[in-house]
Amino acid sequence: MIKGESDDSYNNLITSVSNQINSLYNDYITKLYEYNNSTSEALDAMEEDNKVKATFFCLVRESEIDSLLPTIRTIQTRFNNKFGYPWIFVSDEEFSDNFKEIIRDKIPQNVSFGVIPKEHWSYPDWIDQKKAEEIRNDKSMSGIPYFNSESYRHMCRYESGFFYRHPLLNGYEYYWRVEPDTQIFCDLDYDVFQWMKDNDKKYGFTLTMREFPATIPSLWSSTQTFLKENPQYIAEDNLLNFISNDEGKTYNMCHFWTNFEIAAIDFWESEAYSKYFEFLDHNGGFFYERWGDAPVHSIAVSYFLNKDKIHFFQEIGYYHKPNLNCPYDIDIWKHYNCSCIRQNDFTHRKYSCGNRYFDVQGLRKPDGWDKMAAI
Ligand SMILES: Nc1nc2c(ncn2[C@@H]2O[C@H](COP(=O)(O)OP(=O)(O)OP(=O)(O)O)[C@@H](O)[C@H]2O)c(=O)[nH]1
Ligand SMILES: [Mg+2]
Repeated sequence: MIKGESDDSYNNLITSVSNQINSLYNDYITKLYEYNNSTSEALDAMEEDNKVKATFFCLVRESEIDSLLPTIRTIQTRFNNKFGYPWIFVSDEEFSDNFKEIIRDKIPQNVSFGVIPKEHWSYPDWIDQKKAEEIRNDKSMSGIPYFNSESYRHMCRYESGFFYRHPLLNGYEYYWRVEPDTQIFCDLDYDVFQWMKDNDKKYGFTLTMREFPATIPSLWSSTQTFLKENPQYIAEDNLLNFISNDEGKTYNMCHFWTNFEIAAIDFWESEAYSKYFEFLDHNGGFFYERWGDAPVHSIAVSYFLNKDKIHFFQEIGYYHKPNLNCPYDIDIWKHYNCSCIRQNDFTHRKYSCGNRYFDVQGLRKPDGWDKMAAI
């Protein structure tokens, strides 16, 4: 090779690599600017209006846009057109400009889109991926929803221990978790975030459920090991009797259905929850079993919070297939102009944990609840 030629190709290579680095850097700065800009604009506006710093937060795949749009519409018309809170959408993959345009067209408020940092949606180095794969392929578990899914496990781990660390949530106090293909049925004529703050609530829910035991064989024993080492985190007036029928010996599978949550971000950032999640994550059960964020959140909420920090929203009217929360109390149903069928409410049914929740919290059940308990 002639000397000049090799110098040229070397120089070309250097130029090309440095162009690529520059381009990546510029993309990164633009995104960072977009992030900071949209988030801080929304936060500044809330500060100015003296509003609670709260946002809708939605983890979603771009391919779910068809079922996401009706969900956005019900929340906007039933609540947010009156109160004007911003929205945040995140995914493990970048959203396209088309997706962003469509969503922005449907939401007049501030909207931000974010990518989940890789380290929040991947295997930690202590996980044996081969073993995890073999477990997913266990044919005897094929009847358990999503047991064979790898992405579902990343999703559950993300919603358990990482969503609140997304940079787009920096500066917010409360979030409302939204999933595609869900609906709300009642006119919310008051500011739920302000209400949470004024009443010093940390966690709000609409539906309760029972977990498939096969997805969490060692979650309760891991929790008990953690609590034995860290008894200081157990709240004095906790909600343990919601999740256990025998004072903590066993888990009764009851959990808040976390596809809907209105909650305070600082609960997840607390030392108790951070240490608990870290402990569970090292145990490996998100990958070697199929731990859901619902039992993980619910166990933490029930142990680490005093029970007066937890709130059942009965006037929102919420549906995530196949369960409906519709105010069974006729006065509430009328007051909030709900368009769901009260008799289809899941709250007081046998397979819900609503009756247990009402008992543990000392709440009065609506007239006729016992008829529902038989179903
Ligand atoms: N970006 C992204 N979002 C996901 C992924 N998997 C699930 N999600 C989102 O995570 C949330 C929970 O996922 P779902 O598939 O609804 O899980 P589920 O509610 O337990 O199951 P369904 O009963 O099928 O709704 C939804 O908001 C999904 O859009 C994924 O791989 N990538
Ligand atoms: Mg869902």
